[in-house]
Amino acid sequence: MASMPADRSPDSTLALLRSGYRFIGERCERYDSDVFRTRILLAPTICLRGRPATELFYDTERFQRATAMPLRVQRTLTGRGGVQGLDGTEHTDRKAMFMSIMTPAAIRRLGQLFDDEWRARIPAWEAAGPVSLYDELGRLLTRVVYAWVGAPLPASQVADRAVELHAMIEAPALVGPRHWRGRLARRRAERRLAALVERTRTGLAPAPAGSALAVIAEHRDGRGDLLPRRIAAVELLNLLRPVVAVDQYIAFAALALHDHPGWRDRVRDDDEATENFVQEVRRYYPFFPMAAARVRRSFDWEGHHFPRGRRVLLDLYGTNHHPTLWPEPELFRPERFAGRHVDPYELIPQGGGDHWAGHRCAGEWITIDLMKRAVANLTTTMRYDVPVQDLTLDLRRMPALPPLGLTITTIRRTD
Ligand code: HEM
Ligand code: MYR
Repeated sequence: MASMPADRSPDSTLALLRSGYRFIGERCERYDSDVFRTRILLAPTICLRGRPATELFYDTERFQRATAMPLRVQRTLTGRGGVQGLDGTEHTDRKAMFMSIMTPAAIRRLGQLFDDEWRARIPAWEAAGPVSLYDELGRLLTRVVYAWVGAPLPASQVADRAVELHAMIEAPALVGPRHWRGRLARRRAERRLAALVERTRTGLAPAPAGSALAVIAEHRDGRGDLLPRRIAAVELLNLLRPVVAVDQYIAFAALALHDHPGWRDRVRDDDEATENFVQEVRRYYPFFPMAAARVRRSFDWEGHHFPRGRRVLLDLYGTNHHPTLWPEPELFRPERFAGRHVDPYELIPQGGGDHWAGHRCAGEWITIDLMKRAVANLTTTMRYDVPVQDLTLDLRRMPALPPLGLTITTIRRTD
C-alpha cells in the first residue's frame, strides 16, 4: 500500500480557514499528489481533487453524506434533516422531489420573473447614486424567488428577507458575530417557513397549484408520510437561499465583463458565446470551495486505503483549476468551452456526477439560466460605469465576495 502524503501539523483547521480556496490545491502541489491526509476539526480527513477523484467521490456505494457536513455549516448554510445529508432511497426520493420542480417551464417562469424585475428596477437605479450589484441583486432575487416558490413577499419585507438569506450564505466559515448572525437567521427563517407550510396544509393559505411550496408541503416519502414541517422549511430554504446566492455569480460575471471588455460585444445576442462565458465564470471564480462525505465501507483506491467512517473533502475549486483538465487554469478564457463536451466530473462548481442519483446541485440549470439572462441584461438592457474601487478577490475568504459587492454607477436603460 502506498503511503498517503500527510500534513505534518497536528490540526489544519486554522490553516484551512487562513488559506481558503487554495488550501487543498496548494498542498496537492506541495506533495505532488491529488490525495493527501490531514486533520480538520481535530479529526483525520482525506482531501482529494481532480477528475478520477471526483468520479470516486460521487460513487454512492463508497461514500455517504450522513454526518459528513460539519455542524457549523449545517447550522448556517444547509440546515439539518434536508436532502444534503441523506443517503440511499431516502436521498433518491427527496432528490426526485427537487428535480420534479426543475422543469423547463418552471425554469423559464423564474427567468421571466427575473428579467421583468430587472427591467422594473432600472429607473430606481438610474435615480440612485452608486449601487452595489451584490446588494441590489440580492433583494431582486429574494423578491423573485419568494414569488416563484408560491409565497410572494410584501414589498416591506424584501430587504429583511434578503439580509437573512445572505447571512446564512456568508456565515459557515466565519467565527464570531457574523457566524452567529447566520445561525440566528436560519432559526428564524425555519420557524417562519414551518408555520407557512402548516398554513398551506390546513388550507388557511393554500399554495398555488404546481408551485414549489405546494410540491414540498404535499410531498410524501416512501412510507407515504408528509415531511415534518421543520424539514419542509429546510427544503424550502434549499430553494430560496441558493437562488439568492446566484447574485454572487452575477457579480462575478460583471467583474469578468469589466476585466475582459472584449467579451461585452462577443456575448451580445449570441447564445453560444454567452453560455461559454457563463461556464467560464462558474469554472474560474471561487464559490462553493469543497464538498464533504464519509467513507461508507473501507476500500483501497489507487494504492491508498480509505477506512470506514473517514471524512473526505473534494476540492471543487481546485478541480475547476486542475492543470491537466484546464490548460492555463488561471486565465479567464471562455473560448475553452467552444465545442468542448462538458464532462460531469470535470466542471464541478456545483458538484459532479448525476443530478438524480447523487448529490449534484439540483439548481444547476436555474443557475446557468439566470446567469445568462443577467449577462444579457448587463450588456444589452442597460449601460453603466464601474467606478475605481478595490476589485481584488480575497481567496482566503469563503465565500469570496468582491469588496463592496461590486459597485456600479451612472446606470441607463438602453432598450
Ligand atoms: C447542492 C453549489 C445554486 C439547490 C449543491 C452542492 C453544491 C452547490 C456544491 C453540493 C454538491 C455535493 O454535495 O456534492 C451551488 C452553487 C450555486 C447553487 C455554487 C450558485 C448560486 C443552487 C440553486 C438551487 C440549488 C439555484 C435551487 C434552486 C441545491 C440543492 C442541493 C444543492 C437542493 C442538494 C442536492 C443534494 O444533496 O442531492 N449546490 N448551488 N443550488 N443545491 Fe446548489
Ligand atoms: C447554496 O446556498 O447552497 C449555494 C451557495 C453557497 C456558497 C457558500 C460558500 C461557503 C461555504 C463554505 C462551506 C464549506 C463546506 C465544507
